[in-house]
Amino acid sequence: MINKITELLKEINSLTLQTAEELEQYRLKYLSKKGLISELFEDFRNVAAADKKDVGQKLNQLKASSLEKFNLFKAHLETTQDISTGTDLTRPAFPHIIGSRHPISIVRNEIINIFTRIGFIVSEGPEIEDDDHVFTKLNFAPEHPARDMQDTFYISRISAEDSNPGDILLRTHTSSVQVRVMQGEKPPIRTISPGRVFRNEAISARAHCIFHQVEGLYIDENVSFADLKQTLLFFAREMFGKETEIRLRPSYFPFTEPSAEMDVSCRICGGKGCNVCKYTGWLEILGCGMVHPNVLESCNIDSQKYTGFAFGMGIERLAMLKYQVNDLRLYFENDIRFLDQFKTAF
Ligand code: 2NM
Repeated sequence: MINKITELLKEINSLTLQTAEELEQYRLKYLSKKGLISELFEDFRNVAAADKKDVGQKLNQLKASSLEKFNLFKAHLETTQDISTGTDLTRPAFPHIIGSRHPISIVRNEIINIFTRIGFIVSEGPEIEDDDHVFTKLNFAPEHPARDMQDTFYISRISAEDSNPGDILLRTHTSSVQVRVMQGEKPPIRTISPGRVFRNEAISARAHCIFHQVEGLYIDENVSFADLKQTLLFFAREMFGKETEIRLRPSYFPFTEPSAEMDVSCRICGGKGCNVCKYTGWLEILGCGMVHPNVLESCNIDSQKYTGFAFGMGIERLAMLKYQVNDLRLYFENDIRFLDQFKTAF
């Protein structure tokens, strides 16, 4: 009996346990009700009275040390892995892979943010529009070239050969939203309209048939060109940095008079000249002007009492300048390698 006990003790001590499964087998073999140690306790009844003390001590020792081994390894398993799933709970978690905002959204949000801080309210309208809101009420002459099918996507045509397109079309600018605002609200009006616009153009590195605009409109009594200039200077410095300078060049739009195009000093070279600004020191970023009295009148606003300024900019163009992207098509391809680069912005 003593020999059996010492043999078993040796066996148990030399065992190495590695998995939860091995631990369970160990328990069944040695510690369970039908295990080897219980068997020895059964045999203990037959031990001679004289040997009982000695054998009993050894037997208790065997039971204690095999139990200790069991408990030690069980505790070890519990701290290093979840026994039921085999998962290592001490392993660092997998990182969450999060997406990034699209650069067009980032720049649009930035523009909206700047103008809402000075009292402009965002307004939106339909992408499918009619001739009245996109051209006629904005002082486009009946034969204006922008109305041509070469430039505008018409929807309600009777057939491809029909040379008289209907008046349902995809908006070519978001000024149509501002027509709706002017028709529905009384001055003072301060609004910006971000949105998608559509023009029938061949796709290239610099042009796309779908792009994004933000247009702004401010109408009240005594709104002057000086207000336009200060508002846009504020915008330029918020957008491109406080050292930024602006310059206005005379231009023409049907819906404004006078009209201008605005340049900002090139932020790459600080105005000294580089290949981004084509060695001029200036970058064109938007068009603007005083709202034409005909536009105010067609939207039922008294042009004797009220004046206003308006401006419009292409978001793709601003984003190209900001991120030095040289091909517009990258904004529409949704290539993860391109989009991943905007992870840090929002
Ligand atoms: C531009 C340039 C100049 C403009 C005009 C209007 C409205 F609705 F008030 F007539 N909205 N936006 C405007 C003026 C847009 O984009 C280059």
